Amino acid sequence: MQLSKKIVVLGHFGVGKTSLIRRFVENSFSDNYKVSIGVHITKKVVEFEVEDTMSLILWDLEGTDEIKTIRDAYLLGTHGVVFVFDVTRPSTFQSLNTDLEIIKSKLPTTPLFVVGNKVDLVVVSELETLFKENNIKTNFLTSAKTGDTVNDMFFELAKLIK
Ligand SMILES: Nc1nc2c(ncn2[C@@H]2O[C@H](COP(=O)(O)OP(=O)(O)OP(=O)(O)O)[C@@H](O)[C@H]2O)c(=O)[nH]1
Ligand SMILES: [Mg+2]
Repeated sequence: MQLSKKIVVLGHFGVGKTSLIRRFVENSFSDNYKVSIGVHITKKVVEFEVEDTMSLILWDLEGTDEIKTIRDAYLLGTHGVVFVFDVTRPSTFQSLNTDLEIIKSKLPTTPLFVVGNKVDLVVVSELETLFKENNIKTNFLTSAKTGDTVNDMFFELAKLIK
């Protein structure tokens, strides 16, 4: 039997939500920025072991700087959440803890990963200091461009949901 689980990827504008999903599903990347509108859904099967697989139904939501405005209909029946921010743009993580509280109030028991994306553009040791100072905790630091830990991130979330 194949399990099917809904993963919602959300965050502010242009943080790399679509790019992370594209890297995971197609193993490709583009520097061109095309703003997402509404929601785009794709499927990817992950394999834990032979004959032990899970279908991830990936919901790529349009960006919003106002997390509270995300439609509840998009979140219905969600098994896992990926909250993405852009490590090069403080405006996308300044309100991180408030944003996370809003998501947790909508989805109190759903596994949630906090992901800092675009690490190819920064020095990771400097980031760690910045995050400590701002009380920011991440589950993964990724780069959709290089592919750095993108697969691991989705795979770990799938394992957690399982
Ligand atoms: N250098 C670098 N650029 C990235 C990375 N991920 C995304 N980008 C670029 O950032 C821009 C926005 O990427 P998207 O994936 O469209 O971001 P998004 O979060 O889906 O944007 P919205 O849907 O409009 O909210 C594009 O120009 C991407 O090429 C990354 O890991 N590294
Ligand atoms: Mg997008």
